[in-house]
Amino acid sequence: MIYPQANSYRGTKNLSGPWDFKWDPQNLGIKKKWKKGLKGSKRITVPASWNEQFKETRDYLGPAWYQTHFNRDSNSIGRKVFLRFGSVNYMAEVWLNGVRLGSHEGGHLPFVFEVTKHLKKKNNLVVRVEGYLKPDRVPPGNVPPGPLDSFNNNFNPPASFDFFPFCGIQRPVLLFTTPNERIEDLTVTTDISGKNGQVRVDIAASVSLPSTLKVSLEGFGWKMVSEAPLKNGKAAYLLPVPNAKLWGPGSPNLYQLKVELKLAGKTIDQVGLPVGIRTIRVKGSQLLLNNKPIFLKGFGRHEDYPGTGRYLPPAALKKDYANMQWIGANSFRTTHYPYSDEDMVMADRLGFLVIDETPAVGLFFKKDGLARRLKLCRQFTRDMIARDKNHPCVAMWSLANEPHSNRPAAVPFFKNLAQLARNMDKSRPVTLVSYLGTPEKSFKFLDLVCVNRYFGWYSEPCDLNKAIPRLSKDLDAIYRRFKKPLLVTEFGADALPGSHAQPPAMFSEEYQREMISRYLGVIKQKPFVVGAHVWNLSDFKTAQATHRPNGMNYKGVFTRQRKPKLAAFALRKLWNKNT
Ligand code: BDP
Repeated sequence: MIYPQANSYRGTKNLSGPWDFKWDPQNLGIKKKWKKGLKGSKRITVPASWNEQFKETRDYLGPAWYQTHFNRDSNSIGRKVFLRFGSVNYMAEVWLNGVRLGSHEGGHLPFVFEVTKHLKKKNNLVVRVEGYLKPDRVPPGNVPPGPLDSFNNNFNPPASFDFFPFCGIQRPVLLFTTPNERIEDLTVTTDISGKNGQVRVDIAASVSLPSTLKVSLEGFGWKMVSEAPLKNGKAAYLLPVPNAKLWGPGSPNLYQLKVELKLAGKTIDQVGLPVGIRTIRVKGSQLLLNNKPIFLKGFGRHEDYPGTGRYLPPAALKKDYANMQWIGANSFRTTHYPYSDEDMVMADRLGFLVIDETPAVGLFFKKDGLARRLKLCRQFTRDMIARDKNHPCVAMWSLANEPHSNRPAAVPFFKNLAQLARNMDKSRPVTLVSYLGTPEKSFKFLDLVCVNRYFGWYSEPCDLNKAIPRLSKDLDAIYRRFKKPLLVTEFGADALPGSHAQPPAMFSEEYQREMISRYLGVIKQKPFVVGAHVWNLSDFKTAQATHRPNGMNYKGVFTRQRKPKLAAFALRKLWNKNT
């Protein structure tokens, strides 16, 4: 999937801004044909969740209707025009000028409709959104409590995961144009041999007449150009890069790839892509970046911000990276859904390694709805890889977070997904994140073992003298069982900002600081642990529950407003070489 681009052949128009909005608690909109236009609506900001924009809609999960108007640009005439939604949670149905374009299920990945033939001079775009929590959706919500299938968290709204089920149009909506005959897709993979790099570019194009492709790669005072005919709409190039400047944390070197489609010597389409030359592999108990062992220091995060909900406005996104850089982190996981395109671009540019995770959080394997959950997980895995495959920042694919995989059906489920991921991308490891540890059977056929650990919090409360030796033994046992590199993908404690205690007590900043520091002390002694991700970078909103004061998870080392807690300073001392 090529991200919309603006050049002499392609154009984009961002439809962000104030839209019309109307909620529909009685579900009348379809019958009353709101697709033709909304009357009596409010104004809402797009992108942003609806839940924090109005007091009436905090816990409302839909349905609700959106509308905007836009003019057709004259430069789109004679070209194909598409609408791209970066993310709508959870169900979206879309009409343009009263004509139904289609629907989409799933909250955190883009979807596109071609609109060329429906466009008028003035256009009316209407979107119906609904985000109910249901057991046969992904992530599943409202899951009946049961020892094998869910934690009995008793959240309101009834999420079966620990973050607020924000709804709405939560990422930018783009209108974009391409030529009719065009480059359809690019796949870039890179390799290293000695001092040299190798960039492989696979190109798919749709053209009716014999045409050629001109490919150029340049950077750091070096350039190469190659031209060859297209065969059946496909072409592959192997571009050797002498003395390659490799990509990695601390050296986010990017080359610039340009692909031109030519017909009778004339360029008819062009796309560009930044390329980071790097390899990422598992070898024995190590994770190798560019053939050297790497330790992932970083965080789980959330796309969560006051007022905008599940949309990180550009300045907030920038601040998250500034905070991670200040601490000396080199990586994060897209807990618990793929993050925005803008986030991935920033990770490429600033040199962060990303564990890219699907929205499969809290899966359960009871028969009811299982086939549907698998179908959705396949769709989301496929769409995530299609969207993110060309980002050098993506270090591995994570198929799920904390599945309740104690039922036998979990094994074929994840075998199926792992196979799909490997068929689509042979260049990256595949993993999933578990709370189970040694009993997690799927680790046998995955490349790395990722576990979340809360000894000293959910067990051994406030007793680090018991929790820390337990962590140490547990990590050893997991390694003995699987003999694969291990990542501790979550650990941490809630700290109410400004709450202090001596001796450290739960919910104080001192306890959070001590727990995180002592975990890192144990992890340092285990050569098979290849990464530690603190839970969480920033405090984030959850549904309401007795264990979530203010409907908040306070495990951030920064507050929801991105202010540091004591643990942030301690982490900076441990991780940032410049302190
Ligand atoms: C882990 C989950 C994460 C939660 C965290 C917690 O993966 O989503 O927010 O626990 O309880 O189990 O803070």
